[in-house]
Amino acid sequence: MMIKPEAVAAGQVGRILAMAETNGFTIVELKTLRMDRELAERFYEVHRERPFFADLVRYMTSGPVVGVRVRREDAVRRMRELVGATDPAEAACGTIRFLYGTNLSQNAVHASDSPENALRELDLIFGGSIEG
Ligand code: 3AN
Repeated sequence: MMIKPEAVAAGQVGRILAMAETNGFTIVELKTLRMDRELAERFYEVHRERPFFADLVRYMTSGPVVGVRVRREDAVRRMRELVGATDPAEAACGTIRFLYGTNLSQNAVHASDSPENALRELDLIFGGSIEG
């Protein structure tokens, strides 16, 4: 998971991490960083051809983000459930995006959409894997 710039700026990091812990995720590693353009472009590689790509990269590099490595069985599916729909206006009540998202672009957090992408994204943000 990654906590996006507007949620970091709004001081919602602690509340979002608490929601992850309350819902059974173990926080394994945390990193606050300011993504540069190259990293943001690689992170969102799959969206390169989409019309919103340039805005997405500009937004993701606009301020610090927090990378969050979590552990839980079936973590990818369960985290996406907890995060809610991409558009906060459509996110189920009680999800992270329902509570903290602003709009379709500024939707508080990113959550990996497959185990393969989770590994790729974790490697981009944290570099390598950790034991345990
Ligand atoms: P999710 O983050 O729910 O997996 P994706 O992967 O479809 O959603 O989109 C990646 C990010 O791109 C979203 N978190 C959102 O910030 C942005 N995004 C997706 N669709 C749009 C759109 N139509 N207009 C603007 N931004 C979008």
